[in-house]
Parts: sequence; structure tokens; C-alpha cells
Amino acid sequence: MIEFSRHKMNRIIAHLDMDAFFASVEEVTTPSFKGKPIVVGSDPNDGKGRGVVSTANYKARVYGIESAMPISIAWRLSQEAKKQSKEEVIFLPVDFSLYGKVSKSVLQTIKKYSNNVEQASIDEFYFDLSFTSSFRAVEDVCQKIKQEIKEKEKITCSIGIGPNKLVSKIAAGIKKPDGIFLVRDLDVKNFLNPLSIRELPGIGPKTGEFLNKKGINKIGDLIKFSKEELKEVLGKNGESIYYKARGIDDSPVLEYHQVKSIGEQTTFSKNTLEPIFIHSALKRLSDSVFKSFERSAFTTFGTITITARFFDFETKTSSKSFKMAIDKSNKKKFELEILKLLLPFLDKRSNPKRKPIRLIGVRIEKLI
Ligand code: TTP
Ligand code: MG
Repeated sequence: MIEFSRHKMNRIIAHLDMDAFFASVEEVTTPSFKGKPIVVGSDPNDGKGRGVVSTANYKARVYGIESAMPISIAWRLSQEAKKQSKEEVIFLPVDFSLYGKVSKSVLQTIKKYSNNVEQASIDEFYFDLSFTSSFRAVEDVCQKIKQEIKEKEKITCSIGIGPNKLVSKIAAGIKKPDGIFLVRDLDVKNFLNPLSIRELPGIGPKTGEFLNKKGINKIGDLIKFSKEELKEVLGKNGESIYYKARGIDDSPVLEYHQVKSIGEQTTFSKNTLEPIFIHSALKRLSDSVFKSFERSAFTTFGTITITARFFDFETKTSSKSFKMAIDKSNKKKFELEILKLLLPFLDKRSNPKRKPIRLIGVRIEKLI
């Protein structure tokens, strides 16, 4: 059938994203949670908790709860629902090792169907299906993968298919949950143009708002500008956004770059600028990060980054890169560098208004 034929020269890339991942895994692991609204994240502590929501399942999303929302607001929304005799939300802590196991198992399933699979995050995978002969065959393979994951893990996922990683990732969000969405080469423009510019990776809240103020809301508005014009308004990001807006993306599916960094962060129960308290919290985080590094297959890292979020949510980071990468025998150096990165946040160098800190984080990058 002509309708399903395709140019073999073009790539076919799929993007698979698990639905409400952490919450779905919790639902399967504890049968009594099945069908209930679930939020995975920090301890809500009767509404006084200070962390954020990692994810909410679709039942809890109906209450307006979403990823990255303060857990205290999620708690309030749950209490409001309860008052209206709706089901109360079950709040659960994050259990990375549990989700990691499921993630690994999903990766194995996908690998049965494609010999080039890239894990992009704990619940996202790109895989190459360019070997297929027709769009019908592509959809068949994706249906099989979805079916096998459903049988094995008892949870659903959504798959987007397109001529490159960029388009497939955006497509995966279109029919969520439990959907498949295919964008053919010739349809890329019609697919992208009506979408919000925020759908493009690289356009975050700030750039989004900046462009909205200029009347640029849809991807279709963005493609009216030349490369030079975009570079002028967006700086060095402009060129990549010029291509993304046209659905152009040549980046390869790379099997091995799962972990780019190892990091942890903690929200304090009280905003503080108490040096001993902050340093000991940072010491605990750095011990834990270094332990993960020791257990990992990496031998060195080249960059350390510290994040501090102040009481008003202003967030600053400070990084140091090393010519001589740090290895597993170098914990003392790591600790010293962390201390050096921390100190400016405690005085006027990086904290001129002496704002109390609510969150601190440590991350190591350039892992080899
Ligand atoms: P997502 O795929 O963004 O979200 P999701 O799988 O929960 O829901 P969806 O059906 O919309 O895909 O993220 C995957 C997991 O990563 C998510 O289950 C929890 C975690 N996560 C956080 O911890 N913080 C966040 O801000 C986000 C967005 C996700
Ligand atoms: Mg997901």
C-alpha cells in the first residue's frame, strides 16, 4: 500500500516514556494502592513539609497535583478533595532502587526489538526503528513493545515516533497515557507549527515568557524568523532553536550515555544561614554522592557543582572543573573543593543580602 510506504533513506526514531512512572510502580508493588490517587515525593508532614512532588498518578493529577509542585500545596489539594468526600491522596517517599529495577527491565524489553537503544532518563528511551519497511510495521513493533511491557511490569507507557529524536520525544507526549503517536517526515511541519514553543527542548520558562512577550507563542510563529534574527534575540541558543522549530535534528541515538552526572540535594526543614548546620548537611550529601560514584563503573569525574536555593527560591550554582580529574582515591580533595564552593554562599561573595538557604545540592559531572 502506497499509504504506508516510506523513504528508506530517512531514519525512524521512537521515544518511549513511562506513564506516571514512580507512582505507577508504587501502584503495582502495593496492590492496596491500585486505583487510588498517589503522590510520590517529599514527606508532606501534615502540610508543613517543604520538599516537592516527584510525580502524581493520573487520579491525583485530577486534583491539580503535578511534578515539581511544593508538597505542601499537594497536601492542601488532597485535603480539599477529602472535604468534598473524594478519595484522599496516598503520599509516598521516593524509592529510586525500586524504580531503577523496573527501568532496567523495560530497557531489556526494548532491546529485543531494536539493536540501538538509548536510555535518556529513568523512564525515557530512544530507539532506532529505521530497519522497518513501512509505517505500518513501525506501529506494529511499537504495539508489541507496549504490550510486552504491560504484561511484564503491569504498567503502561507512551511512544512517539518520528524522523529524529526531537520529533519523537514531542510526539510521545501527545497521546499520553498508554498511547502511540506517529509523525511522518512530510507531516513534521504541520505537527509542530500549532504546538506551544515550550514544547521545544531548550525553551524553558524564562525564554518562553520572553518570546511570548514578543507575540511568539506557537512553533509556527517561531519559523517566521531567520537564523540571524533568532541569534540576535536569543544569543547562542538561537541557532539551535532555529533548527528545532523546523523539526531538524541529526543527533544520533547513543547507546551508552545513560548517566551524565551523580547528584543529590536536600531541603532543610527551616531556612538557615548557620554555617555548621549547612556544612554538616553538605557533608552528608557529599558522602552519599561519593559513595554512589565509588559503586559506579566510572573511574573519574571532572566537575563538581554546588546548588544553593535561598528562602525566596532564587537558586545559584557554583562549579569547579579540574584539569586532573578526581578518582576514587581522592575523597579528601573532593571534600575540600566542596567546602571551597560552599563558603561564598554563606557570606557576601555569593550571598550579598545574607539570605537564608532552604536547599543545598551537590553534583559531580564529566564522569568517565
Ligand atoms: P516524567 O516522565 O516527566 O513524568 P511521569 O512519568 O511521572 O508522568 P508522564 O505520564 O507525564 O510521563 O518523569 C519520570 C519520573 O521522573 C517521574 O515519575 C518522577 C520523576 N520526576 C521527578 O522526580 N521530578 C520532576 O520534576 C519530574 C518531571 C519527574
Ligand atoms: Mg514518564
